[in-house]
Amino acid sequence: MTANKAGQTVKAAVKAKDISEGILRHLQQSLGVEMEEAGPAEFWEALSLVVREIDLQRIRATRKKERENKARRVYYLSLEFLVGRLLSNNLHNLGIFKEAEKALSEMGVSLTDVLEHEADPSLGNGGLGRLAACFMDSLATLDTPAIGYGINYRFGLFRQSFAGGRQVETPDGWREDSFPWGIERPKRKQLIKLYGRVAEHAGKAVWEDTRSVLGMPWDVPVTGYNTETVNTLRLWESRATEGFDLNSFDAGRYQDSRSQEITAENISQVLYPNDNHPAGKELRLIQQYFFVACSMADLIDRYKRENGDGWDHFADKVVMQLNDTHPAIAVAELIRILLDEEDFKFPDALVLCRKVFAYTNHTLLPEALEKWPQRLIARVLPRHMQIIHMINYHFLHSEVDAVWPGDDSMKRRLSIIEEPDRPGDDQMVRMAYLSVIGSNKVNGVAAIHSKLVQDMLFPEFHRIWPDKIVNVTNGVTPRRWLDHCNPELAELIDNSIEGDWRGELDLLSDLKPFANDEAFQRKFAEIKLNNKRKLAAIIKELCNIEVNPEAIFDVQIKRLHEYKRQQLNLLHIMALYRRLLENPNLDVPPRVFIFGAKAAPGYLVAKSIIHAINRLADRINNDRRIKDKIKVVFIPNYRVSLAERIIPAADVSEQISTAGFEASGTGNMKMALNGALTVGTMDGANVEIAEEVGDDNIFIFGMTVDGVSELRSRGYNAWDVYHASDELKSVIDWLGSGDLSPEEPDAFKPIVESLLDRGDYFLTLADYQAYSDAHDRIVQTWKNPREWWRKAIINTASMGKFSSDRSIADYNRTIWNMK
Ligand code: 26Q
Repeated sequence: MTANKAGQTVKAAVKAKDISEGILRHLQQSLGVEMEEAGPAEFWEALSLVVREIDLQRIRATRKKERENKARRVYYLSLEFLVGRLLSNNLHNLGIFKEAEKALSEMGVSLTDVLEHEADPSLGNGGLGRLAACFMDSLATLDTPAIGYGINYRFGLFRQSFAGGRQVETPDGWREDSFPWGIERPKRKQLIKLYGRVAEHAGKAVWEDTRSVLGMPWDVPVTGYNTETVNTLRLWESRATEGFDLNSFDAGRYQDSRSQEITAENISQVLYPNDNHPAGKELRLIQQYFFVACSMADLIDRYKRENGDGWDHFADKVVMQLNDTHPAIAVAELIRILLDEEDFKFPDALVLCRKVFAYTNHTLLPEALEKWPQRLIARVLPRHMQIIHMINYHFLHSEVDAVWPGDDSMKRRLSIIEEPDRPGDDQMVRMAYLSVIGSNKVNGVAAIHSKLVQDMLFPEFHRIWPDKIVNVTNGVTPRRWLDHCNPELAELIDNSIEGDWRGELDLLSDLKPFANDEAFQRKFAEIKLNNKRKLAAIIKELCNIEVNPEAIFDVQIKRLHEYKRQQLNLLHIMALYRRLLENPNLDVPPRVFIFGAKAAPGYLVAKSIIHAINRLADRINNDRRIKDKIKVVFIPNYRVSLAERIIPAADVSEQISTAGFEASGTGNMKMALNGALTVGTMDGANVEIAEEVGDDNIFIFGMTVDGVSELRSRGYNAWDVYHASDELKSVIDWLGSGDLSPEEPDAFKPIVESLLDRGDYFLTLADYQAYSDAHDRIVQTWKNPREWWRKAIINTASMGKFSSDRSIADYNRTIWNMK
């Protein structure tokens, strides 16, 4: 467990005694308190500072090694890195968790208590941001030279609470209590430009009359597991520069609805809370360009420090991965630098650009594809707009024309610039097209998704470049999502199989022979029950609801979105409740339905679904007639640190998106890894999970991608389904009746309208019966514990493929060409 591939020990040579000395030193000298006065928060900070010293020393060693090896480096550009708490993760990866526990306990302090005092950095919305964090962990673990670039938001994703069951958002100033992991690097600050105009001087374009903003980098060390490599996550913070402050610039004109003017400091103030739905705000575009321009200048500086001024080796040393289209402006920024500052000619600039960019697509939702008004880009980034036109001209007239000669309608279809439907409306810049055209490789995030990216999203691009679009199935880090969050299961695995499963997750398949072993099943079930007891205590504390740890814990945790279909779960629970009222002696095991989800503040239907689930929960949880057969819990403020408590306690994992809409999902992997059984559609990574665990060990239901498109072409009528099912009709009528919200009878009308009047775009009703049947199968299986636990163990044993180490190895091989 402590030896790397070469057999050397890479555990930090740090003993409990060194740690306690370090803690004492930092308590007194960094925090200015005596040990006797220190509470858990101070111990947390002091221990973090001790760990940071080890990290920093290893960062320097890592950089030295990289300079010697002269390897290619990955720059992962992402507007979101949902890293989660870092102390425990660092202790695990450095292999000093036990020593730290010992050091603290000798000082009379519990490490578990101390760890709870860390704020959870909320620098992301959901899947895409958390994926970036898992990838950073695996990049370091695989010793891949890498830097993550993002924004150090002052306010991360909002905090969620409920008032009368409705979502209420408040700002999350997560750094307010110190954040020892971020280290300011003034030496590496950057000055970037915005606005202005483009003039021509002696045949060269000059971007002038600009406003400047200063970018200050904060470095967060990223430790790898069982390696000495420590990489860097570099997060930019915006600052005003003297004399060039955006403040002085006609600020009044740039107010959005919340009267948020655009000032230099404002740029890194707040993470946009939209998930799978772009906001289209000027400040968001500026955020994108700000972090891209700072990162590009930073990596070019580094390249020149390490390789001299020439560009000959740039593509051998640099690869930039675009995490969705959010950093797509980087394509234009690199070409701008090459043309305007480095004397490149356009064709050579484009050739170089296409060697160093790769783009990951995370969504097929049409409304989620980023488009910016051409006029907005022309005003904020006038030179970049010119360059986008140059790229587009070259693409349409030499590359599209070569395949479809003289075909103007094809040129219109594939143009980066979308012409408006109605004359007079804005032309829009399609950021996905810019990303595809500027990149060497494009990837989807699960096999079925990548196929749809090839065939449905970018079919013409796939014709032009048949090798460009590839698949890399997502993964999750087993360090955080098994070892750290489920220590008892980790120990059981340690005692059962040989080898370093934390670093080679495929080894979990050696658990398969235990799946039917009664003693092993008993231990596995006991661990799950323990995790459920702990979650029950958290639910009592946060929601004041008592739940039975022996009940089935049925979990749906993810952003709230109609395509993820929390409303399908809701309708089914309403039906179950009615069935129980009609027949209180129904022979069903007790079930707890657990939700965690934030809705984008402007997404009304999503907010209405949260409200409805909370109101239903109130009704059901207080109805003595059903004898605690069902409980419904909506845990507020779902985030990484709560996921770490909920996932190890899940029996059933709800992955019920409309087929074709969930690109991958990663919570599905985390819950299966911790022994939950999935109820899911053939969508995203569920397809590959089913393949790995086998059809007997997963509850697949509902329409497939092909079924969905057949149904749509036949013509789908939600009303027909409604009228054909008494049960469905009765629960939808109930939802619309106002009974659950008497003070505001129309509160749930948006849901009913979406399901009926607006045609049920996500086919919730069409899949209802199949979903209900799948739940009946779950209940039948639960009644046979030997069978249930055999399936659960096979799930854990079959998740080897879904380690983010495997994902990164795939990127290294198929996209980044790393040695
Ligand atoms: C874009 C422009 C302006 C404002 C916000 C946004 C924005 C922000 C976040 C658009 C999309 C997102 C997030 C998308 C996301 O999380 N996608 C998920 O990515 C996961 C990792 O690949 C997949 O597992 C999920 O299936 C996918 O939904």
